Amino acid sequence: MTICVHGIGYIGLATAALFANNGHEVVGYDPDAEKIERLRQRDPRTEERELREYVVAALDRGFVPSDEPREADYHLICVPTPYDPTSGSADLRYVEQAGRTVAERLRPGDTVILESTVPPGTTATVLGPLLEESGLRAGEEFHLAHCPETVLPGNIVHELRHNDRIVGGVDDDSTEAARALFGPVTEGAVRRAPDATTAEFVKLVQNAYRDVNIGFANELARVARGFDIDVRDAIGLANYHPRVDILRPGPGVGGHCLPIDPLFLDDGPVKTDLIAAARRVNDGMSRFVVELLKEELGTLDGRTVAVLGVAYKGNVDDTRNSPGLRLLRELRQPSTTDPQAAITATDGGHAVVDTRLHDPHVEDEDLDLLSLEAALHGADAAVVATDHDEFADIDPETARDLMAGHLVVDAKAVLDDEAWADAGFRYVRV
Ligand code: SAJ
Repeated sequence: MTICVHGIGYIGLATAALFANNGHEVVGYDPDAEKIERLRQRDPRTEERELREYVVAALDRGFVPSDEPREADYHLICVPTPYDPTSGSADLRYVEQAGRTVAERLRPGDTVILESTVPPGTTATVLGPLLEESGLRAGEEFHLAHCPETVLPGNIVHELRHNDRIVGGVDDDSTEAARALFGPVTEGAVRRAPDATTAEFVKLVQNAYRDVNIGFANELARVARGFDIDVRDAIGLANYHPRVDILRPGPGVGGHCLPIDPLFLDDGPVKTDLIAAARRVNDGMSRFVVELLKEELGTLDGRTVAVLGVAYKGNVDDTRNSPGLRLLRELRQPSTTDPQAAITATDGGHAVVDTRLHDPHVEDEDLDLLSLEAALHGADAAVVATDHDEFADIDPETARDLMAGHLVVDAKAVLDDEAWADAGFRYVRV
């Protein structure tokens, strides 16, 4: 088959590599000429070694990165769908752009598959009409389906090959055309949804489920502190029940999926209640950590806090909606509504607390990231906000000698609590 992948961010890139490595003729189109050039130079720019190697193998097998879209039997749309806080709904401009691009090249019999995460109804009512500007009818002269991606950042290649896929078309032939493409390259099952809108809904449900489950754990963390109970001990014991499986609490839920996708469910006429509450609980965890610091330190005025970890989760370099940065905002300018201003405000003008940042995986000139030693030096408290493997290896005695105070808040439970207590720390975990 000839395939044109539209948008080669980490999902599009991995998807293009999957098909090229399975013998298809694949062009990966992205308007970002610099990204294309880097790929041509065999530099996929990702921290995931397995994905890098997978993409390089695909390039060896003829995968063509291009800043020009091409005609193809299959068009796979893998563009970003950010949340627009002003309108309170998904910003579909990239999907729309891709739709117009495909429409100009669409031929009778071609198949268009949307992989981007979108509010229910987008494939049929937003993308479909744009594609029909080609003069061809969806479900009659070309196939149109949704097949959501479900890969976990950090383990993309494995999940891309092994996870089940959901496919839902605007008609049965479209579903079948999508199934025919994904079936042979997927170790998991390819499951037919009744239609494209159900497939879109299922993707949102999966991420909302995880967000609500973590929200439950986070609520338990707040309640348990009131009883002076270690919530992780309690959750561990509760999970021995055969029908209980509670996730882990922490400083909040980050990334570009869990904090965003549940909001897309609110695009319909009925608004979420439980799901929206879980979002509020999860967003409130940075405030919870600040209150905890305040209680433990007596006051935050004039205190120095080292925040360890600004990636949204362990062992990745992505800082989107990062709990560590949210915590930083709360510490620096509790009342700000402009997150970027708070993150970059290092002059201390409005600062309540002096903050230091360290993250071994992230490179970002705007963030004023320090080495571990410089971040800990003179700090009254350290907060572990991300579960990077490196943090488990921090030597508590070295930390004690560097720091002015001896409070450590382990919001991801990655440190050896006894070793830190033995080194003279007040160890508190979320
Ligand atoms: N987190 C917790 N407690 C937990 C698990 C996670 O606080 O027990 C936090 C993480 O630290 C992180 C956030 O949740 O801040 C999200 O991390 P994650 O690993 O749960 O998920 P993502 O955002 O990296 O990827 C999710 C995955 N969705 C599901 O597992 C249902 C992935 O499979 C999706 O493909 C991805 O979203 C996506 O692209 O939608």
